[in-house]
Amino acid sequence: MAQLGTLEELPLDYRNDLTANNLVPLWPSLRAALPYDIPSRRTKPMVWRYADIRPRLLRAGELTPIEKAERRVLVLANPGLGLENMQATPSIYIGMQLILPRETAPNHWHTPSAIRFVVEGEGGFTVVEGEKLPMKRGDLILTPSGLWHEHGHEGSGPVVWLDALDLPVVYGLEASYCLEGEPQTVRNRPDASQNRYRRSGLIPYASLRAPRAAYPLRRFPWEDTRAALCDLATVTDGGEIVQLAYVNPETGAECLPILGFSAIMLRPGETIKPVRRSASAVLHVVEGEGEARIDNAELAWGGQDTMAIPTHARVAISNRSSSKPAFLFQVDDAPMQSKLGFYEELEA
Ligand code: 1HN
Repeated sequence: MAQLGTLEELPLDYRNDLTANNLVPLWPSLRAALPYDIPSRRTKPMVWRYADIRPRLLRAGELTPIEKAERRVLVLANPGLGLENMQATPSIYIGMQLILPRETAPNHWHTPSAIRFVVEGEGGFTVVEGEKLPMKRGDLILTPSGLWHEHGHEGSGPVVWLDALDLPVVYGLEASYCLEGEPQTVRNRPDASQNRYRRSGLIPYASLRAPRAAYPLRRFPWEDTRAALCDLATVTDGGEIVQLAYVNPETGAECLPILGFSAIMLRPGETIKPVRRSASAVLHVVEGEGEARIDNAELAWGGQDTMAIPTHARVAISNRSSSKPAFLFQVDDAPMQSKLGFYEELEA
């Protein structure tokens, strides 16, 4: 392969003249933009321990009243990507949000899509377009692009959830903004996971030939997901990963356009080696403890910890317990990569 010319090889007056005309020569930067064989990755494989986050989040609860925060969040920022950029991976924003009893986080909508995954506490809720979604530990709550949402807490003790957003993508497109609104009128009935979409494989008949709602199911209760993983494990051979994708029950497609969500069970003592792929991901530990090898990083993980997995990474994850299963929640950008036509699964 020919060695490309460098910037330094160019006469200084020419370089300065290019700069003055807002022009840049490609060839000195071409290989950085388009490396051979594997992308250059700044994302650090890493773990954020909940034991480190929790006391600092509770301190934020003392320091900053909700009115002065709107959303009281500590962002899990990957140092490889620059802390100020608020990226866990290039496409995924992750925060830990705290709400205290009787606090409310005001109604708004925004162009990025978000999900909440409940980490701790009882009595929190999110209202999405008038639908009240109770937040129990492990529940997945969707707040898709453009839908009104607000949070509240009618229990006692702190409630903490993990926010995942496609904010880095939408912000990068200079398309990120929000509108603030009056508090919503809440319909006083259970959310759609308890009636319209009570069981997979059954949908309201009328919706078959009606225009499909983009986001018909906005709460996925953890007790259903966990039970479904345990049942799937009984028919999954060793070597095959016990993993369920959260999907739109009307279409079977991933439930949001950019980020994908799934739940993984590690059997007692099991080590999984997910296929190496072009998507980046974040793993959040719902239950259990173990080790992860992500490229050359060896990480120990336990309950409520959160890990970043760069694109193209080699990954192995082990459940340390020989008696109990472990459960992980995964966020990845495979839906966006698939839609854009460059999602790949790679040789180990
Ligand atoms: C947001 O709207 C929420 O609604 C949480 O709880 C975190 C981070 C960036 C932009 C919007 C929320 C957010 C956010």
